[in-house]
Amino acid sequence: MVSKRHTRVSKFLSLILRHQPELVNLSLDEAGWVNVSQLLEGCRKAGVKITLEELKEIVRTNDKRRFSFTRDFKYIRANQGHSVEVQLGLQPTSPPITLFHGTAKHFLPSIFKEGLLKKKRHHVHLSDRRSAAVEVGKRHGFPIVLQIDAGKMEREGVDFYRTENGVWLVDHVPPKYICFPTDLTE
Ligand code: HQG
Repeated sequence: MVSKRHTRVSKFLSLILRHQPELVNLSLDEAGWVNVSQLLEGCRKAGVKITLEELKEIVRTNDKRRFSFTRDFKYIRANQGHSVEVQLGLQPTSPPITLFHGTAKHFLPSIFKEGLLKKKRHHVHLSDRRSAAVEVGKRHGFPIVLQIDAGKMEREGVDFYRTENGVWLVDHVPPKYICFPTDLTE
């Protein structure tokens, strides 16, 4: 069972390691890594005291494996979800034939027109599990799961990437590859 404190610290780490490292006076290297001692020191100065042991525990038990250490535990990075520029160094990987995207009902008219856009993130995030997509969709409103014809996209030359924690990334999903639910009246 992940404690409330762990969830809070994990959200703070996501903020630092994906979006605003400057909040604790750090910058990410090209691949998104930061030095662990400097991170802990920066957090301490910002009023968030985390020990190395606690950080290891948070990384190990995180529900979506959002963070990774280097083998020697000297550096840490977020596995995905950045808004700051980073090159995660992922290689294009063949996706399952079907992937899922969880969204909210009120976004559908615009997704119908433009397809899935990456918005503030570096990529559109897709999942190989419908259940995971439902949870992602709930964050934005009434959840809708869109089925994506990833096999066809790949055959037509689109690159897919898989993060360390199993999220599928793609640059854009044009509407023609999206299977929209037919009954949207309820
Ligand atoms: C929607 C979480 C209108 C898109 C999750 C989504 C995920 C459009 C929202 C990860 C659109 C962006 C990412 C269009 C896309 N018109 N709306 N043309 N194209 N959208 O949070 O996928 O907890 O940036 O459907 O588990 O919800 O952060 O992306 O609803 O893996 O680790 O615009 O975040 O992981 O929202 O979530 P987000 P997302 P973490």
